[in-house]
Amino acid sequence: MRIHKSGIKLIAFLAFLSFFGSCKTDSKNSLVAPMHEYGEKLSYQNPVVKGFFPDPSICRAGNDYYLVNSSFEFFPGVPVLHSGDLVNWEHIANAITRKSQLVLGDNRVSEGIWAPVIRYFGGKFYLVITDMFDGTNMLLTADDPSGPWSDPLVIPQKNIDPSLFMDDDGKVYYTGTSPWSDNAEKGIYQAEIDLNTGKLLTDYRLVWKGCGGRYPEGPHLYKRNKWYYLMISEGGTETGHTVNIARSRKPEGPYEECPYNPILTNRDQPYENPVQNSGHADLIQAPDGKWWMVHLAVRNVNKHHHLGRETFLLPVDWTREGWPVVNSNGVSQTDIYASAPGIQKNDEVYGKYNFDEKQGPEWNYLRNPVLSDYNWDVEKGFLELKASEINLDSNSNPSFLGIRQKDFTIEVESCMEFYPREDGEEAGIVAYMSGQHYYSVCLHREDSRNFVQCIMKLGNVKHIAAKQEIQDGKLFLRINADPHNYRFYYSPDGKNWNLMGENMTRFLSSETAGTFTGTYLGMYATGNGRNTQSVAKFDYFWYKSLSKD
Ligand code: 6LW
Repeated sequence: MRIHKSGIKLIAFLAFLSFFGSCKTDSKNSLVAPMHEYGEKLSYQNPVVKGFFPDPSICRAGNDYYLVNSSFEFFPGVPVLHSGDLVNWEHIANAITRKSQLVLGDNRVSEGIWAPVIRYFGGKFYLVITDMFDGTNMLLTADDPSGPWSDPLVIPQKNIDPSLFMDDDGKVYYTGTSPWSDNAEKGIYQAEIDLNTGKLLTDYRLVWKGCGGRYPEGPHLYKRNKWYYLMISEGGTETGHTVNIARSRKPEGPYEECPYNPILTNRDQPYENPVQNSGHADLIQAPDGKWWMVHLAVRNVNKHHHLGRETFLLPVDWTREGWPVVNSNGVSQTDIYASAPGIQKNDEVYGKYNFDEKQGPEWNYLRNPVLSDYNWDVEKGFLELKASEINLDSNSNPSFLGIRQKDFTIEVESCMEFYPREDGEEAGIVAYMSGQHYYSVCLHREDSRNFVQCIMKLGNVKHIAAKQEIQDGKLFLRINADPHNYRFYYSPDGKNWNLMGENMTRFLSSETAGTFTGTYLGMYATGNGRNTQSVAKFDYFWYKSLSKD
């Protein structure tokens, strides 16, 4: 839904600001030098990366852009995406691919990796990440962003949201949030860092307290026209989320606040605008000189979002006095009317997995997987999952493999063969937000008989919505969703489908589940407390987006 008229001109926006004076505007700044042209024609749509891709960070190497996102308890961690034009992105790799890089252990839901930052300095790629388990920050490097990424160097400073900036004189600044201790003053801190060792070369000192919102975080430092800009988020990652900016002639400050802060927020947008929670942003300049912002936002369905925080792209102009103006009015939206940096393709995002090709980077396990429990057999075209003792409810590493749900209206289908031996053994497909919030349709053994079941896990309630005894053989399973509901089906022959249950998407939302992550669609197998030798064999997993929402 379009909330505000397309192509509101920069000048109109700044005139509006001056008139109402709600942001401390300055009449000199109403003169602007826009590089982006805003018209009536829809040029691309957000999110440019759909599904659970929060806290975007971007860098450019020549004409190639690279993007990374938080991955929390999912493994491999830190998705790396590539684009040649900012609007079409391909998930090319993950930076954390080995347990030697990071032990995710029994990290709780939404712990693990927070807010990675990618930078390209002098032919090399740098990544800083936080392990939220204990606030440890790490530095990784790669010659090629598709990997391999190095083992991490530990940065001896605990905080979240570290970022890197290299100045023209080669000095590198590490900027982050308050030190990880109870009595540290809240704000944005900074130190010089040695990229070869990860050691800080100066004290980690407070440089800006922000504009007074809660949680000043997600800082990035940039340089433009001899100004150092410090851009941060405030207000928390929910509806109060904002992006604010300040500038100084020196990296260490003192910082002067932008008179137009917040430069981005959807906090005053009516709920009819599905795009909410805009914040946590990074800036990039294209080779043609134009600036762009990537940021996170959600697409709400009745005030809830279940696809995770997604990556949006917005045009950025600068006033003559050197302040950024985002998307002409500081508000994010799905439909963008500024001339696009490329033609957005509308391809199906995921497709038919027959397991006869190599496992792609889009597949995620939970925490550090027991890889011997998985067999992705390209020769035979099967995925086999061993039913280990750990089940989906635990904060550990069940046999689970899934992909992000990227669209609201989807269907996934699989065909499984599973011959359990003991009571409690179970395997099937699942819409998974967390161990407390998932819906599955599965084969479950009980009283030495096999049943197909639809399980709804809602907090401490584990509800069996339907249960039907079945015979040995192939079992076809399907999940179908629209923005409001999931539906679960089984079929003995892949032709005649039986509805087993239906429930709302909102019970898998971050608002309900209390997560920073998004819904996955996947396959799983478990002995529910018993370590079994039973293996569930999946013949295919088909993901279909039924409409481009
Ligand atoms: C991240 C913080 C945030 O570290 O959410 O939206 C946190 N912003 O900056 C986790 O994703």
